[in-house]
Amino acid sequence: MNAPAPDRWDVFCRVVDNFGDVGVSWRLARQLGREHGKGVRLWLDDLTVLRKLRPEIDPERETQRLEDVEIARLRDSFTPEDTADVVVETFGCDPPQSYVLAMAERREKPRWINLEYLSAEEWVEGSHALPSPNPRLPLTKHYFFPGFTTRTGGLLREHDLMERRDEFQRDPGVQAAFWRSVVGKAPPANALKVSLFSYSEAPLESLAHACRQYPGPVWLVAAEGAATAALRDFAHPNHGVIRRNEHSGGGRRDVQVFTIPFLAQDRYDQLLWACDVNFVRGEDSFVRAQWAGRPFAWNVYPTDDGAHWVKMAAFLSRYTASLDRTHAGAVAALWEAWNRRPIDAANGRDTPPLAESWAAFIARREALQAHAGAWAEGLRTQRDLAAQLVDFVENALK
Ligand code: TRH
Repeated sequence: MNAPAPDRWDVFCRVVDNFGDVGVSWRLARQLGREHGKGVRLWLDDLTVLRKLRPEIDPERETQRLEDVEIARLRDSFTPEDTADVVVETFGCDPPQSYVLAMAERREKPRWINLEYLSAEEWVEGSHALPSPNPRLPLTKHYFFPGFTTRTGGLLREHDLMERRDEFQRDPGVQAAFWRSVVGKAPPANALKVSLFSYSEAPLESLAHACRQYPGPVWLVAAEGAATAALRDFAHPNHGVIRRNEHSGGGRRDVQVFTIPFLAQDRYDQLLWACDVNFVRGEDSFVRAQWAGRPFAWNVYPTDDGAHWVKMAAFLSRYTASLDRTHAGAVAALWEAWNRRPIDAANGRDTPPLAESWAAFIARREALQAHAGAWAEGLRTQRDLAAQLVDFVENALK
């Protein structure tokens, strides 16, 4: 007997800014194909962003296949035959109007999901899986919220992620080879390795200075972009810092800054696994840092209404709930200092200086390391987002 044809899923993504929209959509699309046998098309308005994450992508092509996913440039015109059985729009990006009209024309209407942004706030549980009937068409969209509790849609996690992470973290030879391929050499055994991926207003230079107080060598490994510019001065030889295999003329050599090119997405995971502390941002790297099981600091996507402080507080209260109070305070203080922007100072928001909070954080590294590992173990008891989404579509929305 022939296996039944896989049902067809269309995932829509429009780039609002940066990499997270595509990062999440690609990750989900790949997992739906690979792990759930779905026939997935990823509709993207800007293929150049996916090419950063997956260099195999040719942004000039209208359609192409990568792993188990068909990737197509978003277009305007669609017929009912073009539509899939399940439609996932990411972050409320709205499929094109003609696609929506074509969905409404089908006898059996596609199941339609809006995959929302991640937040640890409590209201998410009440909004997850809610229907939103279309006011004009016979279609209903359902909200699907990622999250940290069993009453949310969970987090993206490939089925073998933790095993791959553990193998990598157990094997010093593999890690040394990774470092050689990224910065040209392996770190000294006692080096503190820190990855940096942040928005432009994060106090990168203050962090680099604060690292000079660390009693051993420090490697700051910065993703190209915001960090490249911010650390340019710090990397100058007069600061006694070595940058990407350049040697300083004098001064202390115990903080080295490496500005590295943007890594392919799966290699970026390895960077997070290889570092002792990770500075991450947005949504997807924030989740990956948690799976890495290492202490981390989150640069929350900033908005001028200050909503990011609420998001940060909501996550911190979950993340630090089981931590000793002084350790929890150290995490919160570092994150506050890391997220503080000039506009916060103007608004009278008081934050401890970064140098102090970094010193307090790093002095607790062992405890924070144990906690990060336990947090990841706790999260993995939840079903992953792709599995929950398939279950929801196939069982709740039949
Ligand atoms: O890039 P981000 O800031 O993305 C987003 C968008 O700004 C979005 O509009 C916003 O709503 C959302 O954040 C909250 O941060 P994020 O989400 O961490 O995405 C970065 C992606 O880039 C992630 O998939 C990891 C990947 N990445 C690499 O593949 N290689 C790299 O070297 C680095 C630094 C990141």
